[in-house]
Amino acid sequence: MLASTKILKVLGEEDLKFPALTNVNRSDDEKVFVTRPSLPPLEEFIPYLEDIWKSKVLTNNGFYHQQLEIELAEYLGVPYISLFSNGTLALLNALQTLRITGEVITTPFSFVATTHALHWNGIKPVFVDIDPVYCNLDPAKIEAAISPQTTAILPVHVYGNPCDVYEIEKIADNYGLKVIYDASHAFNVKINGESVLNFGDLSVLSFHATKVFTTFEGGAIICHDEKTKKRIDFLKNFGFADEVTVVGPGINAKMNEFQAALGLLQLKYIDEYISKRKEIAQTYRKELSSIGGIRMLREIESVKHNYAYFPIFIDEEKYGTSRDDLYNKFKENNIYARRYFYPLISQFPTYRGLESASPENLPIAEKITKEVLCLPIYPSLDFEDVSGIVNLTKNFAL
Ligand code: T4K
Repeated sequence: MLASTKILKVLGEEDLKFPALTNVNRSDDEKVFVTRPSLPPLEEFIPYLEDIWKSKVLTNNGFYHQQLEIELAEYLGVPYISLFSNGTLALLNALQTLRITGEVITTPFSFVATTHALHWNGIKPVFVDIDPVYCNLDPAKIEAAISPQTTAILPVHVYGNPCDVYEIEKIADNYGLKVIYDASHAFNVKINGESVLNFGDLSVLSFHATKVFTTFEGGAIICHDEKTKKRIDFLKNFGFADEVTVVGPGINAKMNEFQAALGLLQLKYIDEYISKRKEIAQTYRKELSSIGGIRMLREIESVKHNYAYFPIFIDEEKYGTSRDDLYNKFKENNIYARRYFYPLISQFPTYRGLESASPENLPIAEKITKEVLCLPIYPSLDFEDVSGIVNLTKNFAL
């Protein structure tokens, strides 16, 4: 049997002979999740699989890996990109690349991987509060957190909205600090036509299944020069420079050929995916703007957004009921909105003992984390479901 026929058979609706080989859960059909991966037509992926089968090159900087690095750099408008098996390993490697040590200033309002990457490198995270409008690291509060041990800043472009990159750059330059952006949410986001990924010393992307651009799992580091790109490439491949030379304590963090092949195919569809997300975001924006007690993030004119997430912020007093009540009401109706990011990273056991993790140090983040709810947004979400979400949000307000 041809490999492709076999795969189609495993995934076929009718064929449940091998239940252990399928994730298809029929009850999920009725559920609306915060996100669903955007995938190209399966038949377009089969030739890539056949080619990989034939070549027997599965990983280690194969053809698709090399090609995706070229095509992604061009698409994103960045000089150098190095692909990774996931965003977390890319973050770990970015810190190793710049030999970051000591203390790093970061945000508590992110996915936990941001801070875990510091912890795994033996670096002490120093949490600084966020701004109340876009929920990114507040540059006005960074300087007070700098100590003689500070070596870098690790901000996150949360929900894909750019940090104040100009202010952060000024502070970093004044104090001789490195800047690594966790740009996991910021695929193809631009400021005044320039990729947000070009700011800072390095930027890190995630191509996880839940992201705007997915390669199943995956990630990348964006850098400015060839020398840095080389160091990143060594570090993600055990430190090997050639067959017998190991230049440093690297790790295995390489993207494989299946991921890279999917990435190449995804590039054909990515603009379509983003424009569908935009339509959904515009509908939410229009329909929810009249509801008292619900705040949305404003679009920024100079920014090309990617609509990765659609967070709303609920003022319990004005809306009449709490964020958690609305979250549970959605659930009762098969709508799985998510509280990204609750709890704050600073509240997890590994970090809550740190001085900078105290709620008094992070009043804005502590408030926002109790208000935020991310509504479903993904290209295949149909408008009937969007209407259902809007109506429920409207009708649930007291
Ligand atoms: N930095 C930031 C700022 C990040 O947001 C992330 C990842 C990272 C770093 C690390 O990058 P990676 O190492 O992951 O590349 C999800 C993702 O697992 C995580 O990648 C993402 N951030 C985070 C914001 O969200 P969960 O625990 O919410 O995932 P999960 O499995 O509950 O998925 C959410 C929904 O997505 C599901 O209810 C249904 C849908 N889904 C999910 C998967 C995995 C699918 O339809 N298909 C799927 O395969 O963390």
